[in-house]
Amino acid sequence: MTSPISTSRHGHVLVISSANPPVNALGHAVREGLVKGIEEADGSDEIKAVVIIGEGATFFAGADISEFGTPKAFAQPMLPQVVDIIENCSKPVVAAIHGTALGGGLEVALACHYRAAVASAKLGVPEVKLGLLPGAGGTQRLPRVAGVEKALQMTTSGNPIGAQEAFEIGLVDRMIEGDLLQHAVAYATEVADIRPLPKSSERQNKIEEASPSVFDDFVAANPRVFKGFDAPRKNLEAVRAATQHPYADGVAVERQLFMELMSGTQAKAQQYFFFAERKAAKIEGVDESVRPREIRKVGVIGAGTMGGGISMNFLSAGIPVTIVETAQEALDRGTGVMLRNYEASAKKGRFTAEQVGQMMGLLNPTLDFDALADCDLIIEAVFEQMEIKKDIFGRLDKIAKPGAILASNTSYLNVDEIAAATNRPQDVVGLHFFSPANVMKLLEVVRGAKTADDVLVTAMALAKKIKKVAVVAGVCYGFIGNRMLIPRQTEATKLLLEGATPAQIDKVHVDFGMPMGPFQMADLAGVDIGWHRDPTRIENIRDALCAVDRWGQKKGAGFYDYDEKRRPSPSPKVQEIIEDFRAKAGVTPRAISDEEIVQRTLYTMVNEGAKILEEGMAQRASDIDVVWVYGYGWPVYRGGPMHWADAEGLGKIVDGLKAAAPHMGEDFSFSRLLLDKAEKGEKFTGR
Ligand code: T1G
Repeated sequence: MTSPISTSRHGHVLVISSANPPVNALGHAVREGLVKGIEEADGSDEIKAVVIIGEGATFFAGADISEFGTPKAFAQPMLPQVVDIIENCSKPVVAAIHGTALGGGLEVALACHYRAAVASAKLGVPEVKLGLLPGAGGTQRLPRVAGVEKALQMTTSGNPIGAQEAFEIGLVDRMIEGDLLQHAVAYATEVADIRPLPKSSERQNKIEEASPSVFDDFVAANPRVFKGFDAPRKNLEAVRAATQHPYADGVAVERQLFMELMSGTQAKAQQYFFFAERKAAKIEGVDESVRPREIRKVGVIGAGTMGGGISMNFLSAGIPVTIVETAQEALDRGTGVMLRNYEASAKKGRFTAEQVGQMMGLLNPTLDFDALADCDLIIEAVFEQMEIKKDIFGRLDKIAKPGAILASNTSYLNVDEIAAATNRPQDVVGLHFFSPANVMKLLEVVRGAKTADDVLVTAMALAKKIKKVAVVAGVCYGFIGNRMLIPRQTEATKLLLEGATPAQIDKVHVDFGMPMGPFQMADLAGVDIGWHRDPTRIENIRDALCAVDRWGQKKGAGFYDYDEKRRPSPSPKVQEIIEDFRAKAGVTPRAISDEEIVQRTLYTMVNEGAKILEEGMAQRASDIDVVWVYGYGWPVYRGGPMHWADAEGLGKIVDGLKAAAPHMGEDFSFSRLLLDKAEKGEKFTGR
């Protein structure tokens, strides 16, 4: 098998090139080739300097994650050895960076004596997103080159920085314009005779500059970074070791911390999720040759919260949007909200004022429904009411141009029924955005029975363009995410009647790692969503709250009372309402354990996920996990509901549901798939 690494002479410079598509991952063959290249440089007096460069899209994007958990990950030479061999080369080594230098890729670059980069390059250490830390000297070299505080930011967030910023902090030594290879060779020639060779592992000045309180200050300033996750804390400890020990000892601490993380459940979950997210983009049964339709112009019907948020996704991607309303006041309000959202983002440095102007300049607000006629994709985002949607799709059918894709942003309703209101069901698809639509990354792409393959392919490609993570869902009530919310909400409400409080149930979920519990979520989204609006008709606790204007945070009261800063506190009024209902139902409250709350609100979600799978409403179990991590904030260090269920053990899930079944009554029925897998000791998510 030919090595992905080749070497070539450019005068007295040896160029070591890596051709390991798609991202030049540092797999075993690449590591071997790099070492051979350095040996070749060391072995020839003709060679005065070395350049390491990536062919194709990018410099090294890190260790080969697909090797993790296999013997290849430990095949010699391992990355820690490779980087030290590079740094100990007797000739200066220049890293020529384009695309991304990530993780082990940046560690290779840090081991080089010089780093050159094109302006579009990005440099980062995203290991923390895999539940890890840079395990090839990165936590020791990065603080020495970029400073301790920057190293803390980069290692604990995993977010890359641009080449220009890297240059300004000394992480990149030379910015390259034009041909990277040619200029990198020239740079290597320029530095060929400089001695001593600048070794980042020996630098101390930036370590000494760091304030003694830098670590405590960083933890205090970033509480959310550390909540629930193991890796950020260990990244910080590894960087701290760089300030306490010489490089060789610091690397030993790094190794220890790396192995602790690698053997933990969080790293397994986060590495699983890395591939799960990418697998979600693949559509089973659709040939790779199917091409997407061109989307030059988008139409959005409805300028409310969803319509406005949806529009912003396309405007931010440079795609013009025609947004339609039925009344000027609603149209003005909607476009006003969009502008304010952009201005708020601009204040945070996400956009310049000029970019905001450009994006808003792509917006065509109108009351004229026929203005949608020349749109390539039209997204309906009006009331969640089937008759209204069918009427709109009937009208769209008459005016939309042939081949236009007609999408509904419905979050529960039957997309096939909506499609049947047109003569072009093959062009109809569901695009379920999550609120706030300009922020949440998840997009459920609902595949109707007649949705054409190229419509689906277009939706998935467009999702990537507008920086969404798309998951294909089948047509069922609530698709994937919201359908799994149903048993959770049903059981959570019943638990209130049986003796639990909103705060107890929410605490179980927040302690589990969710951003909020079911009742906090109801108060945020609006307790009145889906309410029949008749205050005299009180059939459940939610009706009783809505009847007395307790619609959630927006009314200062819902399942909780809220102060002027929207800080929640348990509500005696709500407790009174709950007790009223208990009395009417003749229920004597009992102590509810946290374990029962997990069984009835989380295990039932897994059961529903298994039903979604067995009905073919999701393509794969990992898609369900992607929906819950990106749509509802499921803690990624638990991988998603289905991966978590595997880690819990499906037998334990089944036993827990059996124990809870008497309290759940006919609201609950077992998924056959779950029972089968539990019986056979199988898993949903493979690894
Ligand atoms: N290893 C293996 N495969 C990878 C990979 C990697 N590092 N990165 C990407 N792929 C695959 C990916 O699965 C997909 O495959 C294809 O490449 C395109 O990826 C010791 C331990 C580089 C910014 O975490 O951030 O170094 O689906 O769809 O949108 O300290 O990939 O086509 O079959 O994401 O253009 C640290 C992870 C590793 C970088 C490109 N490095 N990758 O984004 O393409 S740990 C990372 C990315 C480490 C050392 C430690 C992105 C990208 P398929 P893609 P993209």
